[in-house]
Amino acid sequence: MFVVIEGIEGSGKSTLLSGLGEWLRGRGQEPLLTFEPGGTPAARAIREIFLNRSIAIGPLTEAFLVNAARAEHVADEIRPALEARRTVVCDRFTDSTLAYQGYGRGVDLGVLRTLCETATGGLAPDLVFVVDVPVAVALSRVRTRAEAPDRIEAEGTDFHERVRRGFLELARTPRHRVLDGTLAPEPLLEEAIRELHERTSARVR
Ligand code: Z5A
Repeated sequence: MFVVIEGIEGSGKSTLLSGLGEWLRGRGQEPLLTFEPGGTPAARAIREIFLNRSIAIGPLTEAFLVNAARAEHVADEIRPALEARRTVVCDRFTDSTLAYQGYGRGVDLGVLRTLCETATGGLAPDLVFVVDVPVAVALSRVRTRAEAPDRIEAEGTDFHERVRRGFLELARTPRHRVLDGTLAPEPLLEEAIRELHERTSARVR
């Protein structure tokens, strides 16, 4: 099963990812826990350029970079894990491109869908959790970090509001499940586990 966690930065995706990983391991599984942009050495190198604010790039280049990283990640990590029947849980995937480069930066959604489709070879998640939190809450969680803001973190509130709206619009499909990211980590994890459990049981019925 291929599970993706989406949401604006600071929504609690990474925290939920590790909670789900622990739960899956507790059930005797060996999940692949991964993230985008990243997951392979080449994808991590592309991530460095993508997030580095001192290298000026335009929105379309952002879209090409995240999809170049994704092509490597899917081919070398995600597909082999799924073929080995491992559960894959990924922090961000194609909806992030549509939300950030599309709703956030204004790149045409049709162009982005084609790029994503090409990079993934048509691989789509079975379940997408969208951890939804108000932008002010999310930013207050992450803006205490010591590191200088990266290319995306440096954007203003309006940008992050557009991205949040994008995620919620994209979430109107049966494949998506919106979670209330203002919940504390434990109840949020329980909600996600309940949903995952239901979907897994439905698949084996
Ligand atoms: N990007 C893109 O533009 N296009 C794409 O196609 C893709 C990505 C794939 C990668 O950033 C950037 O790439 C991202 C979008 C862009 N930039 N932004 N914005 P990243 O990988 O460096 O980081 P991130 O994905 O944005 O996530 P994050 O900042 O690490 O946040 P998070 O994973 O959602 O949250 P967290 O680390 O789990 O928690 C943040 C803090 O909140 C931490 O102190 C926690 O202890 C706390 N927390 C977590 N959960 C809770 C709850 N439930 N309640 C209260 N506090 C909580």
